[in-house]
Amino acid sequence: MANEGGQEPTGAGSKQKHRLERKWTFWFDNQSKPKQGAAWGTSLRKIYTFDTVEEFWCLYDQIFRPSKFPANADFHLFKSGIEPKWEDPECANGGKWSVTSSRKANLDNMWLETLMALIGEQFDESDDICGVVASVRQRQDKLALWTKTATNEALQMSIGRKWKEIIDVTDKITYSFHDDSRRDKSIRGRYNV
Ligand code: MGP
Repeated sequence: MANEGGQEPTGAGSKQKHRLERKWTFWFDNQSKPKQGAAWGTSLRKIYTFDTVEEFWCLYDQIFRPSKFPANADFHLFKSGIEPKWEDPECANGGKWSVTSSRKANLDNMWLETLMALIGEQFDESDDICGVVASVRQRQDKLALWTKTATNEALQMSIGRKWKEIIDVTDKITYSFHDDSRRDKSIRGRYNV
């Protein structure tokens, strides 16, 4: 039985929860005290997998607000089963749309709008999306939307346009291939929208 919002309630009585279309996982990478010589990803942790609206809000309120962290931390929301790494098979041929933000409050807003769009399945191309990463940095915060099929330009352009609407960005944003980032940090993005 669907409720007014069209979502499936689970459980009974006042404890009913609203089931999401799929499972999502929050990840966290605290790089504020990096160990010298440690390989990338050693501080990356899977935190919690959820599939209800109520769990999402609880996790978001308690932990996953980027502005709570001063600097050098990454927050991730990825589809359950996909690791936020270039090496993950679903990400290996993918890339990311990126935006920067010089205001903490702005990062929080864009992050939350993206989270809601993802768990609410607002992208027509949701199958191609892996997840989103918020990077809290001293100078400039960053937000990146990771997708699967980097070479499909039309698909990526469509995702990029939709994402800009969601996060209310009018400046140009850039799409880069993970494969380029892996080989040479200086390679610029491939698509702009
Ligand atoms: P980054 O954080 O994606 O880039 O990667 P950015 O935004 O240029 O840098 P930052 O300093 O603001 O974080 C930074 C570096 O981390 C890369 O050059 C890689 O060495 C390493 N790295 C990042 N990612 C996402 C991966 C990954 O998925 N796998 C591996 N092996 N290394 C990664």
